[in-house]
Amino acid sequence: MRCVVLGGGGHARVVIDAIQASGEATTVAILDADRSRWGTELQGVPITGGDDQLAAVLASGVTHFVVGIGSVRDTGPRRRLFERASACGLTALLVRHPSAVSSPWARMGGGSVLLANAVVNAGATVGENVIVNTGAIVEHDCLIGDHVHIATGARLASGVRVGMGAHVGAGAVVRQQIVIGEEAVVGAGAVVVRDVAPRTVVVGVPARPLEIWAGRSIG
Ligand code: JB3
Repeated sequence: MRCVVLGGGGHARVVIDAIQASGEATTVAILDADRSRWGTELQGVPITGGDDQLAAVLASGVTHFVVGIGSVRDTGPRRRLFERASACGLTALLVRHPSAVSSPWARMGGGSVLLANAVVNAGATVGENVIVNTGAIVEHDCLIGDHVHIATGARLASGVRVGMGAHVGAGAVVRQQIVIGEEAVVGAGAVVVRDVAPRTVVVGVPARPLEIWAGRSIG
């Protein structure tokens, strides 16, 4: 399979690495919004132009794509890029680094990336265009919506539900059966023991909505 990676920054590095290590596809091109990068390479893959090249890339025999931009809070740009490439007729590639563990009893949607040492356990369902970043754990029977980012080293205990487009920050811990709403943000290192409402930012141990901290020093 021949694939294109959309975005050529830090996240793309690890996505390309995982694709190469898995051997399941060949990354033949990168498209990046930054014109100054066009004509250069990232890890041996040429950056050939911007997203207006998607149709030409498809016509050249490329069948698959992966969104190679990450997110540290707002997952919207990743969602829009996924929808644009899908609308062009490209198929979203599921990427699994060979050191990652995904149960045969888990379901993973197209365009999702499971990076090195990540785990998705039995009965979990992971939507489309999800990042399960390096060393993150999605325990059994979790339900992860489309375009979610489970950041590096985050751990979701069993039965956690994460709504579409939410971001779970690096090293966060989420207790069993918790529900995290759509486009919510869990801060890095937070410990979530109560449900998180949609489009809410929670931080700390135990995690609380960010407004609670307003005007106070949190050290
Ligand atoms: O925390 C970790 C382990 N990784 C972070 C990742 C999840 O998110 C990483 O450290 C960064 O914070 C971030 O990675 P990302 O998105 O690769 O960021 P950056 O290194 O800044 O590269 C973004 C690239 O995407 C740049 O080259 C942009 O020009 C390009 N870009 C932005 N918008 C786009 C678009 N490229 C395309 N094709 N289309 C766009 O709409």
